[in-house]
Amino acid sequence: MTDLTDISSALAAQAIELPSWAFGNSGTRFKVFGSPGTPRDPFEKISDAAQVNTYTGLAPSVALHIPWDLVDSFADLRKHAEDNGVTLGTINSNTFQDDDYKLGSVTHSDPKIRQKAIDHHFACIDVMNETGSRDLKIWLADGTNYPGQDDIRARQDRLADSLAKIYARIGADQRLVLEYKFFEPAFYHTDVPDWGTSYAHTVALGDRAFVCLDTGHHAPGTNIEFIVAQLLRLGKLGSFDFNSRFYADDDLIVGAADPFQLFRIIFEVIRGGGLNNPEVAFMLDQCHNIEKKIPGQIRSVLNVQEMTARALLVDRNALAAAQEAGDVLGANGILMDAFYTDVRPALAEWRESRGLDGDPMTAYALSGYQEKIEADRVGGTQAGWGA
Ligand code: AOS
Ligand code: ZN
Ligand code: ZN
Repeated sequence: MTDLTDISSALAAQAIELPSWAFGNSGTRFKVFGSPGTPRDPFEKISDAAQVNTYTGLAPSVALHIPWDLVDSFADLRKHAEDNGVTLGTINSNTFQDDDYKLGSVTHSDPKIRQKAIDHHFACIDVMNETGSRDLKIWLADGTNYPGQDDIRARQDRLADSLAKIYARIGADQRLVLEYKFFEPAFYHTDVPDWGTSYAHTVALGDRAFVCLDTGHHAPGTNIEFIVAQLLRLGKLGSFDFNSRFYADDDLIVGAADPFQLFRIIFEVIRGGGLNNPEVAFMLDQCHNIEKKIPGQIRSVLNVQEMTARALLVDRNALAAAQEAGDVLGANGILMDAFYTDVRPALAEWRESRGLDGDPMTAYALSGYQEKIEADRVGGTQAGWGA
């Protein structure tokens, strides 16, 4: 069996933040399928997220989305999280579900609408102060659908100005993390389409502004691990939104579509000093449209752990020697040896040595929790993506 001794402490330190919205119903523009047992409020989302941590030991915090997770008392929600062994993490803003934002939010030409979007971020910062959250994550739906629709350069200036106002409001221990995406819901251009644009804005903002890399937000064929390497070099990789995609921003289970890509990304994270570095937050940004949500999240964090273990097993000294010697196939072979190592039996044993069940998927299935929430949570309105 693979020996994990040398990588055990790195595995033990791994922490992956779960998105509260992964536990609500979601779907496509064709249909949202309801699932029995779906949480009816943010408290139940936190309870479900805590299950993932109970069985994996990998998911100690939960990201919230405002306004989807608005509650009367964030102090109560924070206590509920802590009672369940998790903390409240990143606060995600939302400027994409309001009619006022049809032509843009923080980039809008109308100063009143820009101010409304800025004020929403101020409200998110107020929430962060109550939840104890460090990161404000901003993903913008801003963009245009047709060439000439708006002045794309003026929009950059308005974006910079709005972000500066938001950044000025975050506390000394807080961070602003700016996510990029090259399409959708705008299709001609988006205002933060790529890592370079996010980097340019975060550099202008200052030391507490970072880039968020969502693995589903790139054109097919993009070498994402190169972007990871570059952002780590520049000290600006603040967080990941992990998911996987076959075609667009599919938000499927991380590592499902392309485990090798996940391995390559995590290898560059390790190479760049980003693994278990608090500066680089590992988060999931996924939806579970047809599968059960809690097992979907358990599978996700295990996929990240498995590829982390494989990437940690790369013999980096041998790799460096092969690279230096110009041994093209030898170097490639060293990387592939680690990728093809089946770490699952060793990880099961490693979990057991740490008081966890070796097989978290089965342990959860046998726990009775799923049957209980399906029986208990009848009536009321199921939370969904956007509710
Ligand atoms: C949207 O495509 C982005 O990935 C966002 O990070 C996120 O999925 C959305 O804001 C829901 O929270
Ligand atoms: Zn995302
Ligand atoms: Zn996305």
